[in-house]
Amino acid sequence: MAEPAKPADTNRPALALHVPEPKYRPGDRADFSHLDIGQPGDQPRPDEGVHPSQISGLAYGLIRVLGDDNQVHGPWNPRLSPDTLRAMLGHMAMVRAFDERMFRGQRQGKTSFYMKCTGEEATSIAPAMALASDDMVFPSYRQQGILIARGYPLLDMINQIYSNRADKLKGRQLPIMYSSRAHSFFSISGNLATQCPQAVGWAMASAAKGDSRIAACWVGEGSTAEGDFHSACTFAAVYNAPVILNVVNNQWAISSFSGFAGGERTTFAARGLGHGIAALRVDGNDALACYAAAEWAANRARGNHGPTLIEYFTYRAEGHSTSDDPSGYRSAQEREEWPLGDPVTRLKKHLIAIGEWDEERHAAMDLECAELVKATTKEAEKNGILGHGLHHPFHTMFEDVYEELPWHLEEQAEQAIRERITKFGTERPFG
Ligand SMILES: Cc1ncc(C[n+]2csc(CCOP(=O)(O)OP(=O)(O)O)c2C)c(N)n1
Ligand SMILES: [Mg+2]
Repeated sequence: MAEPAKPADTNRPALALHVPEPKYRPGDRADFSHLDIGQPGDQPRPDEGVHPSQISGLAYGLIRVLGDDNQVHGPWNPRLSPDTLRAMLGHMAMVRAFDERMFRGQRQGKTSFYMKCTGEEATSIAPAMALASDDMVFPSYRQQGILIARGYPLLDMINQIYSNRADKLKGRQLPIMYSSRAHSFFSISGNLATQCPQAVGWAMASAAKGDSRIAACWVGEGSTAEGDFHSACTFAAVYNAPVILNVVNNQWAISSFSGFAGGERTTFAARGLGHGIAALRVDGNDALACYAAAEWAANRARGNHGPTLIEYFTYRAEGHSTSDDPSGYRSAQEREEWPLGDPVTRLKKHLIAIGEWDEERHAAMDLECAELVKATTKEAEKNGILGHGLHHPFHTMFEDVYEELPWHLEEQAEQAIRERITKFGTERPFG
């Protein structure tokens, strides 16, 4: 006879759930002194072929290069030339100028939507510069820095944001969800984390074909709670895919703080360790550390040593998007108190400290960026803005899926156009 089941103990303590709560809410004094950010130069830089289990410490520490003294420190210094550093600073300044103008454009009703990446510029620009220009990137919506670094025309970006008649994506994507095959920039998807398995799959295909190009995706820390992120890690680890999984931990997922994605329990980099993926945790406001980590991961992938998960520890300085108002859920003081500073200021101060830059040149560069964005905006406006009706012809929404439009879609298109004419007196009622 089987043993009887254990009798119920009626004297057990009640179970309790933990519901995460951010440390600071509107009006609170923010204090980040509890964060262990280590010292610049204090993390070792192992060989790129190292086994992930040998470097688990790098998933919990913070790789930093730029110190408060504005000098470089330690083995992760990527030893970039002053010209490369100035180019990096220039891309970051351009992204900031672009974000400012597009944000204002949304407020002026020229587009329906925009997303800034203020404070996170280094997390896309530095890795983009560390990768080869034909490595395939699978970004999320906050990596406009990659396109700027790869020389994608600003005019094309603005046309897309305005969904106008020159929009290369024909108004089919939400503003800012760019796509450019020529720049190896995969179409952005609003369905969070889908880019992760896509990047891993692309990397696997590249390896299966004996190609030499690697893939990289970017995903927000909040989005790592999606199953897709974990499936991507499994496939990447199992097949040793030549891929870099970049997790941008900007502390917030709209109004949810990182604790809701598991950030109170462990680091996001540590997610890699459980899968047997090499993991690095990096000061995301230190452009040199971001570059060095991405370069290490790219070398690792290219040498067939496998995937790398990089957590960029940073802070979303502005609202989630033009539809968001962060003053309703977080302390406005967080931005000033953020212990890792501003990525643009830090790189600028470093260049000045080594005698390769000065305040006058910096002010002139900022002005030049602002003027160029302004002039390009005017150029793009000739192709139409939101509500001007200068968009792609209505019929194009039925095109580009089938080589030849099937009869039933042609019928639907004709019917839709007839209905618009009946309703508005014209196929193009708004212009
Ligand atoms: C599958 C899915 N769930 C929810 C959303 C709605 N949504 C859009 S952005 C966002 C927050 C994402 O935060 P995070 O991943 O941290 O990226 P961040 O915006 O901070 O860059 C959410 C929940 C979505 N687009 N797709
Ligand atoms: Mg986030």
